[in-house]
Amino acid sequence: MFFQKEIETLQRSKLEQLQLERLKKIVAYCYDNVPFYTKKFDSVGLKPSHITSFKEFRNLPPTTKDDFRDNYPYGLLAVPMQKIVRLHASSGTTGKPVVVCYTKGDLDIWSDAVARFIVSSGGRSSDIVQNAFGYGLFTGALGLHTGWEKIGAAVIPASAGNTERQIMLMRDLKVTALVATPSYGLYIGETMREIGVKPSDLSLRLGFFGAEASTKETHAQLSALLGIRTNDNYGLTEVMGPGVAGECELKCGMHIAEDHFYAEIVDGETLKPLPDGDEGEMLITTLTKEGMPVLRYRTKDITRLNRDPCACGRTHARMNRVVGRTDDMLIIRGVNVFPSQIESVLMEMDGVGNSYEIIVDRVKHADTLEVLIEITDGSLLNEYAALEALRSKIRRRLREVLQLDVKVRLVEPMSIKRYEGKAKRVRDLRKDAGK
Ligand code: DLL
Repeated sequence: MFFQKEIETLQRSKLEQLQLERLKKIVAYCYDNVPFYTKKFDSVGLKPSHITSFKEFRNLPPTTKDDFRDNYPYGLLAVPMQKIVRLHASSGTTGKPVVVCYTKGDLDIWSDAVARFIVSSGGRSSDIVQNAFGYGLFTGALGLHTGWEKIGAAVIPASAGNTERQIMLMRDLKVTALVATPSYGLYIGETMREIGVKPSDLSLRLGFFGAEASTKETHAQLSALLGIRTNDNYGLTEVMGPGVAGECELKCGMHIAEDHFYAEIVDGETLKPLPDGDEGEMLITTLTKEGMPVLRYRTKDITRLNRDPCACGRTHARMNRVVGRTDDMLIIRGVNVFPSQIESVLMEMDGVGNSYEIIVDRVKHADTLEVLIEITDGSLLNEYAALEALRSKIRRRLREVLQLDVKVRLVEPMSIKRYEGKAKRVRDLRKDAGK
């Protein structure tokens, strides 16, 4: 089923034509209304009239998170403040947050884009939806909220936290769809197990997980714990929030709402464009945003694009699951490691819990990588041989995948911190100590 069938299934050549028309318009709009972009174009001798194809557009230097910070809070606005009806911000761990502003039109497109992936993944007006994203400045909660409302579903703004109460609400209110981060979804599932609530005690059938990287194995785990079919959806504050891309029922990549976003994949270091199918950093340009349009935004997210038609009938390109962020990639003794690679290994192993922590350090000038892993059966801690067998099995598997020796420390069930929002699984002691 489709939310906006005509545009979702538009012939590829027509879709690309529409993108180019919109690109030319947004480029001129930014040039005329945002001094930051006027300067950016002028700095490389480009004028909007030069942009007659996607190729020329690639000569424009990308926009970064720092550009948002340097223009904090309203420097990137393209309309007078009186046209703005909503603001959001991303928390950011250091410095000023990134502030984004939406016009009425922007909100309408935003909820359309979210509604699209909800419907494409099986969400219906008959659903009762528990939204366990933290309500507030975060785009996740209100983004999913308005998308679900748009299709006519009943939304419960539960917000994050108070996990046992979440489960009570799910059961009592006969909730059919859950919205959360994958980490929080796992935590809810574990808590259900702990307090003896089975998936069959609930009416839950769908789970919409986004806002952080997750693996196929994590989704399988979520599916088993909660008795649901899962959806992965992607977005970011600077560009809009959730709704940039989302899986359809076939779960073979996330369809990008290409009538609103133009995506490119570039080499994360040289910023040179990469061909379709190659893995690299994704840049996104908003094609229809009025309030704070963004040109060639460096997402830092590593993925690949696939423009082949999908069996669901949608023609919009699919992005693969995000492998990680360029700034989350660990370099251990010269080897690149993404936390998601470790997560994939752990999530498919028996006897291992859902939470883990990666600790990176430098000892005598050599990098070390240690993974703290929960076991599911606490009694194993008293059985040396069994414990050792599990430990070496995990080490072996991690070495196969990472090509690296990893120290594995098995710890008690439920002893590692759980997260109600985005999880923080890596502790890099090299950075903390300035090593
Ligand atoms: O997390 C927007 C969002 C909310 C998306 C709810 C989906 C659902 P930010 O807080 O600005 O916005 O964080 C954006 O989160 O650059 C990615 O690194 C990561 N991210 C978001 N969704 C996914 C996903 C929201 N499905 C940053 N898979 C992005 C992997 C994701 N990473």
